[in-house]
Amino acid sequence: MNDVRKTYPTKSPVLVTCGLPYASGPMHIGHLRTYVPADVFVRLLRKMQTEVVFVCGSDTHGTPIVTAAEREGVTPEELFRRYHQHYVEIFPRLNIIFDNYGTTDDPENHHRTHEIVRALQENGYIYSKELETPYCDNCGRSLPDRFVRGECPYCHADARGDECDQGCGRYLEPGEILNPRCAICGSPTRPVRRRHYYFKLTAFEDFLKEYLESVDGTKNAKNYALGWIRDGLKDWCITRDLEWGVKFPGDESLTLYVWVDAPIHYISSTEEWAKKTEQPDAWEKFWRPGDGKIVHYIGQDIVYHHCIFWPSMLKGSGYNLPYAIVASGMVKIEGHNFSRSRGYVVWIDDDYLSKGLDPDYLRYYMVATTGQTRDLDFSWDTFHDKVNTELVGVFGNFVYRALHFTHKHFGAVPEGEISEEVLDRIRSTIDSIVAAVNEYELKKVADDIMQLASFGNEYFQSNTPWVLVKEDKAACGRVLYDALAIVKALAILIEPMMPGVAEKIWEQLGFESSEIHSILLEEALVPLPIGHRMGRPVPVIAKIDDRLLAELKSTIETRIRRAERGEGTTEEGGESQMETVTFDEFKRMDIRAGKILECERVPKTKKLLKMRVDIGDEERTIVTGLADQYAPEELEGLTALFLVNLEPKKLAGIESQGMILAIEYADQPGKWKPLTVESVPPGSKVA
Ligand code: B3M
Ligand code: ZN
Repeated sequence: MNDVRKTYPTKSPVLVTCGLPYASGPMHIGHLRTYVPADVFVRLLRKMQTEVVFVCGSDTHGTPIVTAAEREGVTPEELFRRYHQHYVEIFPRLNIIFDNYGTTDDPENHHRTHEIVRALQENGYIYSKELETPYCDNCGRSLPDRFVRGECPYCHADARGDECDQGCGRYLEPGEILNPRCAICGSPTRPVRRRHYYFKLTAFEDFLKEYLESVDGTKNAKNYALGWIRDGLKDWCITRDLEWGVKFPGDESLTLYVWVDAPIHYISSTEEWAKKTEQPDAWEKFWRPGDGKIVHYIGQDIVYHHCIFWPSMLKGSGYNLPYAIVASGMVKIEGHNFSRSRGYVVWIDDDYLSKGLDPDYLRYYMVATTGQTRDLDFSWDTFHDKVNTELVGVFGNFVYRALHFTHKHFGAVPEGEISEEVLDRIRSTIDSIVAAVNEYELKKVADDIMQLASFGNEYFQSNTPWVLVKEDKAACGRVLYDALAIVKALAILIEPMMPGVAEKIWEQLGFESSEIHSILLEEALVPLPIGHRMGRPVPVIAKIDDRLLAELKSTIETRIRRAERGEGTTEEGGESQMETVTFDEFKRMDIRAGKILECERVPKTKKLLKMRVDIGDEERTIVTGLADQYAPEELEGLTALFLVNLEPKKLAGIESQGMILAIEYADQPGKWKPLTVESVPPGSKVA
């Protein structure tokens, strides 16, 4: 690319932000498409000695929160507090570390939003106008944004009130949607007239054209936005009939549209950071016109809001403009569009972290699989492949081989001098990484690192240290000296992507593990001191085992099947309460009458009884936990119901080949009665 600017490293302070997650449901893999690259980018800049502040926060307003709260039967505040806490806890577990993570409901954000809206009013960019918005007589309320569905006036796809979410992706103004109906009850709506406030977006057309031509970041962002401007802009309605949110200053009966106060949190989150660090004015070096650089990491679906609304609001109220907008492609799941309601979703806590999987593997996968602006098709098979072949097979293999061999034969860094070949290779890797950062293309960073690890493997292989160690130990030491220089470089270079893995390597190199985070890229050119004692080498990356892979895949498959049968999750997350079984599932259970031929206590247990049961065509051994309530002789001779195709299970060393059905007394929990049947021959089936 010829028009890549060389911005980084820079002497200017850089503020990096991430699109704010709606605090209406748990984190899923789609979120990581933005947060992981942003965190990696921040760490890379810091390794280039650039001053960076990294902020984000929970989006707590708007109809996404209100509809989810209604569904869960809680207040919007209760809902957002719960999920905000979830985000506060889960980001660090993914090694994503913000300098501040607030919420759009923080007092700082209400204050900053009012200040900006007032400034826009004073500067003549806000006016009021009557318009017709949909009202549902059945629900008895106005229907802003996500409370209404209908037809997109541009592409005619099914759309929601403020966005053509299934079709062309355009932002829709209130009243614009065709054939509106209530998203809650499905009734057709009736238009009502109401005075709303508008932002004069059309006044910013020329400004936007010029600004977008020069903005840095990914091409998709500026190209989409320039296209929309060519199609023509409309003034933007910035108020809604909704209780929850930031009130419109001057008319408390109206609430600001969520997309007004949400991006303003980028500013107030910076203010919160400044207060915490006890330099309360420090936020101004980014947001007041000056040389501070603002870099927004966002998903491609919110380019309109960040490239059209946001710069105009900032311009109209006298703030600094974003330096770069980096828009990531979307995530698909196993080839399908991401959809919670159809089961195409991977939850970060339930499906990944709580399975004991290392967050760094997922970080690597998110960044290394595809370019920043392309869609990423997530599958557990490609994840498994990436970890097992690249991370374990190439990277982990080289690091372990070099460290293990050196440790075994030398115990410390042997005598040597870094060869030109190795030094050049490390230098060109660093140069290439810096170039990739300037293009916001972190996949290249991952590729560069893997190539250096491959080079390390080849270097090790072709110099045969295992032969030299027997014939010429000093020569062997020189080869290992080079190999260790590559290991050290790899630890430094992989840190932004895999901070935990980098810590482990650093420790095995004989350093304090946490130091690695502040080591600069250029340190990768400095080989290890001769005689430096190393730590004990152990493999730093483990293969994903096949059993776990099968389990991960079956979780998604089950979720998709359940969704197909209409038992899935709700669109905003959270499994539905209602658990149902299909008739086919019920039919798969072989429940039949069995005659208890013999029954005895299982020695050394309190509760277990062992029974010999005639189930018609065969006899089974079945163990049950009823000994505290029934003496063996009370059960002997009875005919009861048994589930006979239950997976066999060992209890106190005895394999139980089925289960007796029993009923628990509703008024005496813990008291059970076996389900007996009279005068039915063994083997008779329940259907
Ligand atoms: N809360 C989430 C989204 O639409 C939305 C982002 C706000 S960023 C200021 O992706
Ligand atoms: Zn459309």
